Amino acid sequence: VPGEVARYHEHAVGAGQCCSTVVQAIAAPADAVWSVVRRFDRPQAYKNFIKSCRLVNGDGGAVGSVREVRVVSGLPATSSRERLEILDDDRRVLSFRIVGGEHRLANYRSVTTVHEAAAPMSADSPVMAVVVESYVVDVPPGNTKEETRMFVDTIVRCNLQSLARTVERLAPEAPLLTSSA
Ligand code: A8S
Repeated sequence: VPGEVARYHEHAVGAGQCCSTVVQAIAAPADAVWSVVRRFDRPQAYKNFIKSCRLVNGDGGAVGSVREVRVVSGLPATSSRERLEILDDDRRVLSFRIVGGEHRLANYRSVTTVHEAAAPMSADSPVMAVVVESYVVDVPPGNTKEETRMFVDTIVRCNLQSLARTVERLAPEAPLLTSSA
């Protein structure tokens, strides 16, 4: 991960907050992955806990856009209001902040970056992308940092695994080079 992009994942973490990072490899070109991640107006395209999403400010393509998502039942939450903080198509960086809703994740902020992986190891290996998602959030009253990190890591990991399945289905990638053997 280039240094200038790595800096997006450096969060100021206050007392009573916790942070973490989840990394996911995806067998698809970075542009294909980014085309799904960048749609701030359509998180339900890969986030399975999200039942619906509507924009309440902006068009989803510019910083300051706000979406309201409703989540599936069985979670300690019903809805979340989220503001787009960064959308950088050149560096493939998206960041949002939670600004309201009915849930326990106060002051949540995440940064997602999509990277082209190193050159294929062999003629038959697929083109790979790597997604890095980091976050910072307040530890809810009555919970520990470890519990909070476990809860949020689980959601983020599910989202990124689902992103991998979604993109690999949308853009089934042929091997980069044709094997001559
Ligand atoms: C994301 C990341 C997270 C979403 C969490 C962590 C959430 O949508 C869910 C359950 C909650 O308790 C909080 O990128 C909240 O969406 C699935 C409603 C915010």
